[in-house]
Amino acid sequence: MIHLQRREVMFGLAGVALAQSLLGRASMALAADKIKPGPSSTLIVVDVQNCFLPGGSLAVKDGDQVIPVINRLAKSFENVVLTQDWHTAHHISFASSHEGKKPFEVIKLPYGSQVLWPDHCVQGTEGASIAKGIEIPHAQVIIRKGFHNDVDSYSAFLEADKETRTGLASYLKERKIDTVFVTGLATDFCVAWTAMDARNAGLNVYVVDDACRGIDINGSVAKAWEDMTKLGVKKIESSDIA
Ligand code: VGL
Ligand code: ZN
Repeated sequence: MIHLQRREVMFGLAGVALAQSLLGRASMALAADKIKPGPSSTLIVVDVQNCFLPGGSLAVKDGDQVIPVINRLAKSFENVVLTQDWHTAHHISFASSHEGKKPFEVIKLPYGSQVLWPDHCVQGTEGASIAKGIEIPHAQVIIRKGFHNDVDSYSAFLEADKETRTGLASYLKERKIDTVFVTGLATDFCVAWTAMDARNAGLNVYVVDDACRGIDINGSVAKAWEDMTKLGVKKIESSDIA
């Protein structure tokens, strides 16, 4: 056993020397600067569901391109939470639930203004399933949201009434998680609201930009980044993670 450990140490030192000669000192420093997620970090994969992929009922442009990036990232995390938009068949956020209204119109509801969407992510349907390409067998929890018929929930923490909690903040607290990395769909809605509520729950929050895609209605992606930045959400790329 001891012999084996020594050999590993020697290999380790040889490896560092080799890396230094191949990469030079500057890139060694860069490699060391990468963020290494530990046991107190969680990757949150927001709503990578069929309805939000090209061909889906609320397709996000290039939404499928986040899949390989997220699969690769997930290998760096021991903790992963997936979320699923999970609506009733006649959910209040659907334009079809409001006589004479069309998708992407905005209406006033008791809890505030609501964008009306095409029907999407109805509980138990194929459209609501997590995309087949997502391969994260070690994901530990799936948070479903938007299942109350009369309240939407972009955020994985707090429903749109700003009162009803999903339980995710308490779960992360019990698991002693202090840092989350948010990825998925869509940047300007469920990703942004999840990231901002994570900040409001006192967590360190990174949004991995190349692991997200937006819907972008009237500049909503730029606005979402403005709001997230104000709250202290940090924007990074997947290449920043070791
Ligand atoms: C989403 C609109 C409606 C999202 C969910 O996942 O960003 N957007 N429901
Ligand atoms: Zn929805």
